[in-house]
Order: sequence, then structure tokens, then C-alpha cells
Amino acid sequence: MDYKKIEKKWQQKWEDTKLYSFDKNDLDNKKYIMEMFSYPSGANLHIGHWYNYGLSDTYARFSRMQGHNVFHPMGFDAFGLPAENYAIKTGIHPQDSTLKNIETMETQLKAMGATFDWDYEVKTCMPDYYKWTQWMFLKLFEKGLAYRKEAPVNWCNNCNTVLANEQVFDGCCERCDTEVERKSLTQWFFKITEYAEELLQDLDKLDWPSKTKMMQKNWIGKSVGGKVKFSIVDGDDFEVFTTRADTLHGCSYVVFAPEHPMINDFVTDDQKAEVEAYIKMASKATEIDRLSTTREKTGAFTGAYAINPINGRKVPIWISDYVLYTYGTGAVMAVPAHDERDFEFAQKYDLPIERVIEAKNEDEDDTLPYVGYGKLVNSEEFSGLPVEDGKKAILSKLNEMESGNFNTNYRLRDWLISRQRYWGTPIPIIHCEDCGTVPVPESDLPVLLPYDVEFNPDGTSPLAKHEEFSNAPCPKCGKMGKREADTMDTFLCSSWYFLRYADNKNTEAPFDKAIIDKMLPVDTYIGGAEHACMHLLYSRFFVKALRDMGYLNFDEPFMRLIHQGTILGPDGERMSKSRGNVVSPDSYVEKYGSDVFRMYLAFGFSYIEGGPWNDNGIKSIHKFLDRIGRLVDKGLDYTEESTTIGAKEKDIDYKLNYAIEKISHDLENFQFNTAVARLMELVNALYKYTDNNFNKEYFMGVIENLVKLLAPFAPHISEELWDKIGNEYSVFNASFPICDKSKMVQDTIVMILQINGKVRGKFEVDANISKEDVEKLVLEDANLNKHFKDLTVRKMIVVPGRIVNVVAN
Ligand code: ANZ
Ligand code: ZN
Repeated sequence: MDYKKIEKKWQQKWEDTKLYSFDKNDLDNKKYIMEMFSYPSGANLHIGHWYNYGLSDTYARFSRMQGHNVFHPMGFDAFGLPAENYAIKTGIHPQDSTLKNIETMETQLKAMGATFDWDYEVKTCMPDYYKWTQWMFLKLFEKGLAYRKEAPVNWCNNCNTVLANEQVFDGCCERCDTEVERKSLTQWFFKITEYAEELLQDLDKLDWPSKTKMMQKNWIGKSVGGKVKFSIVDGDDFEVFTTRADTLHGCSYVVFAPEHPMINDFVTDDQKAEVEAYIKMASKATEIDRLSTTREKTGAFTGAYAINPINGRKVPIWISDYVLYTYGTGAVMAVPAHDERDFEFAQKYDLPIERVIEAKNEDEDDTLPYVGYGKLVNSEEFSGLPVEDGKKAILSKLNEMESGNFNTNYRLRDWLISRQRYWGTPIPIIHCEDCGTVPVPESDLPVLLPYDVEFNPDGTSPLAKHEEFSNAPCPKCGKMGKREADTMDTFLCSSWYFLRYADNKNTEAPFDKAIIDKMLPVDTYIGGAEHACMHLLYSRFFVKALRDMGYLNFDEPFMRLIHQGTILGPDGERMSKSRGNVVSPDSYVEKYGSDVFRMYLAFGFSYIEGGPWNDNGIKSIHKFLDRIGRLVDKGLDYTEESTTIGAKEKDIDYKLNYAIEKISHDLENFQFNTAVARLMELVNALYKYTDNNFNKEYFMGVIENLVKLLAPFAPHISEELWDKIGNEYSVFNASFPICDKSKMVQDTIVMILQINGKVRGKFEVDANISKEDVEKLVLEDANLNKHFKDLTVRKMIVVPGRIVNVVAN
């Protein structure tokens, strides 16, 4: 078969007949299947695209053939840094390169033969889309969920720009390798922390990989602890956050994060120089570095002392970057005997290490630092209490003393959404001298992103230099103000695109509530695991916030989540240009066509796991498809007289239904490789069947089912074969075979005979035979009882349908 010709032909027909159009009038029967949309890069589709999109398309086709009204849209995550960096390098405007890349990718995705309904496409860089991203911002702003504050950000002194956390590698700028500094700038934030508890609780509702749920859980990082109030000798009070109030008697010093604004108030003149030098040095480390447990602890003594509220003891105040300013209260009570970081720090700076917890039972090793949950010692009246009771007792004593209280803390931070970049959605805000931060009225949206902008990075937001954009009248008082020049993090564009898909042409609203309440949540979402704590969390936040504002009626965006694995280079390493191990799909597709390539990806890897690339199996898939083609011909060309239906057909019935059952199960679970293996077994059995004369009518019935089973994997070839056997267009309007269980009961089964646990023979019995009859048969049948004729039978154990074990001596 000329696969490439077949592909062109059917792709054309699918397009002409709008085969994959979603039926808007049948929303009750919808099934929303989507993949994470694509970033429009200039290169051709890589193996990852084929793997992600090709195989989820197999799933979408299967669902469609099962009778679902499948909604399978595609779009482009089109704003962002790569296009801007490419522009800085080449001078090609990001808009021009992006739109061109989108066009190329659309063509390529169509050539893959995927069932996307392009009528629902979204492109995040188009005004008809980002108008509504701006609308989202305004709604969050109105609700108090978007706010502006000064915050430390990653700053590159060479590129003169803020960098996202993901752009910082080992503390250095990804572009120029300059050491990144922390700098305080006024930034926009979304208050995702307001939803921390619900984001945590609702994970239980989701059919997601447990590892991903665990990652979100840890990222949200709930811990229940208390705040304890200390006072500074001759100074103000401050609070520390602790989950181990029971260890308060062992606090031998306290530590402030270097960014803590109080430090200035209490640092002594003697220590000022050292403290300032340390603060400067610490500002270079990223939060990720600071959280590292292996990094050597550093710090400086402030010269000041604090009073431990539980016993009035005077303890020194240090600063160190192992304490984060943004977590808890930004200050900790250090208990070196029972905390590893404190222990390390105390050893280095020779601070007292005093045990206040000891193991409850003697077998437990409690050498210091002991972080276990034993009982309190050296803790005045609290000594002897188990840790949990000690915590409560100490906190309630402090409460009486008004020095402490219970409190829940989350590691999750508010989401920093502003970027000092050009190629993104403008933030719809005008700064007015008199009125302050004024939102652009909804009727003035979109705030268009101007084209003629100088976007070479020089430390200021590119949009600020565009006079026409920048100067705008205040919507409140009319006085000239300045437009917000920062753009939005592109993760904002992708936090709601699955909502827009459902109603992408709406010009009045981002979407119609009635429509999306029916079409959402997404039933199955397929994409990479690397998005666990960003996109997948942000989208959940958006849905919850929109729900609370009354724009939709569900709690979660993605009910089921599948992560495809990664295809690695042949060397087992991640494919990358610099390693030179990138395998391009192009030559394979050129040589074998899209069906063979897709089916090979299905067969050669476990979808969820991926693995190193090899093309060993691709030829055999090619042969396999040819073989199916010949099998169909064998049936069509058969001119001998048909045999009568009998045992052979019964056997094929069994194998066909077995294949149907397994393949359906495997497809539902994204286990494509085993599904293809079942298909191969079936084809082998059918070849055997046609070795001798057969029943043509019966055989063509089986072939029809075979083609349907093949269709999700090799859509073009199946459509061609479907047509060839004289069926009405299209195989994708036909229903996927359903397993007929009655055909799967075999009349006879083979049982194994064991004597004292050793296999001695096999025998065939009626499938429905009773235990008693099996025993009788074994005792009476000469062929069977000969194995134990010289022994006395003591016992007979029958495992129905499988084994008889005769115990004899
Ligand atoms: C005293 C103590 C004694 C602590 C002990 C632990 C063990 P989780 O569970 O992750 O929330 N901590 C508090 N604020 C911090 C900050 N801003 N930066 C770094 N560490 C901070 O961790 C809570 C514990 O982390 C708190 O309990 C505090 O140390 C520390 F034997 O207080 B603990
Ligand atoms: Zn004003």
C-alpha cells in the first residue's frame, strides 16, 4: 500500500466532510479530551509532539468510536520569552515569527492526522484571546485577588532585567551566566494563597497520578505550628514560627532572615559592618539554593539578644540565609539539639546545644540532633511529657502569658505575575498621580500590545518606552497617567485556555456560563509532569476563583490527568541539541508515513514511562500493517467454497472477543503497547485460520472488527481498508467493537494433574464440571490414576478450572 498517498487522500476527505467537528447540540454526551497546547517554536514537530499528540489522538479516536461526542481542541501558547529572545538575536519581530510558526505547526499537526477540531483553536497572543486574559486580571483585581507590593526578585545586572525563577540556573542568569542578585521591586501578585487549603483538600477529588498530587501537596506545604513571641533586650517584640513549641527550653539562639526589616533596629554598632556585608552576600542566593540542606550554613551575629518567653533566658540573635523571609514570620527559634539545620549552624559558630527531648524507649537511637518524637527533658514543669502534649502545654502556658498562639502555615507563596518583558499580555492598569492604581474599564479592553516597540532589554519594561502606549488618561479623573508597562507571566494565558476552547468565538464574554458548565471540567487532560506545581496549580486556582465570582459552577478544571513519559535520546539522556542526541521524526515519517510512525510509538514504549529511543521495531510495525492489508485481500479475493461454521470459528470468536476486551481496557488506560501486542496475536490467529479453506462471510465479519480495532492506532490505513471492504464512510463513525462475554466461555478447559505437588499430566474437561466430578474422573480414568496406582490417596485438592493435586503415599 502506498501509505503516503492514502494519508493525503483521507486527510483531505476528513477535512472536506468536517469529520471531527464537535457536535454542540449534544453536550450531555460530551467527552472533553485535551492535551497541553503547544508552544509555537520554529522547528518541525519533534518526537515529543508525536508521542504526546499522536497517542492521545489514538485515545480520542477510541472514545469517539465508543459513542462519545468527543471535544478535542488544539491551540497555541503563543506569548513568552523564547520568541522574544529569538527576536533579540535575529531582529525578527516576535509577532511575525510566532504567527509564522503557528501556521507551520498547524499544517504539521494536520499531517499527523489528528482529530483536532480546529474551529475551536485558541492563540493566546491574539487580541481576541488576550482581551479576556486582561478581563480575568480585572476580575481578580476587583475581588482583591490581584495586588501590587514590593518583593525581592531575581535580577541580572548584565541583562538589566528581572528573571523568572525558571531562568536562574545555579544562581546565574540563563542567558549571560552573570550571578543573579535579589532585588526589591514593586510587582503584581495573585493571591493564590487564599485558596491554599481548598487546593490541598480537593486533590482528593482528582484522578491524577499520585506523585503529582504529592508534589502539589508538598508545594502547598501545610504545617500546623504556633507563633511564639520573643522580646528583644531593650527593643521591640517579634514572633517566630515553630512546629516544635515543645522544644522551647532548648532554644539557645534565634535567627532572622537577612531581609528582615527589623534587623536595622537592633544590630549593634560593633556588628553593623559584618551584618551588612552578610546581607549583601545573602542577596545573591536564590530561594532554591537557600532551601538546600547540603549547602554550608553561613551567618552573622547581630550583637543583640532576645528573651526566651518560657524561662526568661537571654539568647543571642543571629542572621542567616537558611531562614527564609517569606516563610512563617521570617525568624526562627533555633534548637540545635533537635533540628538538623540549627545543629549544623550551632556547631559551626560554637553555640550551645542543649537536649530537651529524649527517646521514649531505650532501643531508639537518640544521638543529637535527635528529631524524633520522644518525651521532654530539662524543661522545668513540662519534663516527662510526650512531645504532642508538651507542645500544647507550652503553647497554652504562653497563651496565658500572651506570648504564643496556634497557627497553620503554608509554604505556598502568592504568585508573582508581572514581567518586565515585551511579548506578553499587557496588564490593564493605569497609574494616576491622584487616583493611584486604576483598572482599565472593561469596555476599553483589549489594551492592545503595540507592534513597534524597542524590546532590547535595558532594565526597564519595554512598553514604558513606547510613548503612545504609555501615556493614557486616567479612567477615573481624566488626568494623563501612565499605563502599567509590565506584561503578564505567560502562565496566566494558560490558566484558563481550556475554558475558552469551549466557547472560543464569544465576543461578549470570555465564555458563556451555560456552555462551559456543561462542557467542563475536562474529562481527560494529557501533558508533561514538569507542570505539576505551576500550570496545573494555577489553573486550579483560576477555576476556584472564577467559581467564587459566579462565572462557573465546578471546582476543578481537570478530573483525570495523564502524564506521558519522555522519549530520551538513544544514549538514554534527555534529547538536546547540545548533546547532539536529538532524533527527528521527519525521516521516519517520510519513509514510512504517519500511521506506521504513530503505531510504532504506541508499540515501542510504555506511554506513561517513555524511554530511550530506538527504531528496532519500526520495520516490524511496517510489516505488520502490510500484513493486515494482505489479510483483508485474502478475504476479499477468496473464491473457494465457504466451509461450514464450526469449531474453528468458535476458536476465532474466542480470540476476537478476548482481543476486544483487552484492547478496550488498555486503550482506556493509555497502555498502547500492550494493546498493539493483542492486535498482533489476533492477526496471527486469523492468518492461521485462513491457512485452509474457510467461511468467507464469517471471516469478513471478523475483518470488519479487526479494522475497527486498528482504527485508533493507524487511522488512515484503517479508513482505506474500511472503504475497501465496502463499508460506508467513515470507520470513525462506526462503533468500537464490544466484547461478547458469551463468546468467551470455552466449552472445554485443560486442567493440570499434580501428584504430591509435582506435575504429572494434563487432561481436558467440560468447562462447567463440578469439583466432585473432577475427583471422580481422576480416580477412575486409567490414564490419570496410573500415576498413583501404587499409592494410597489421602486427599485431593481441586482448584476449579486449573489444577488437581493428589496427596498420596
Ligand atoms: C523550632 C524547632 C525545633 C523547629 C525543632 C524544628 C525542629 P515546616 O514543618 O516545614 O513548616 N522555620 C520556621 N520559619 C522558618 C523560615 N522562615 N525559614 C526557615 N525555617 C523556618 O517547618 C517549620 C520549622 O521550620 C519551624 O519549627 C522552624 O524550626 C523552621 F526541634 O522551630 B522549628
Ligand atoms: Zn486619576
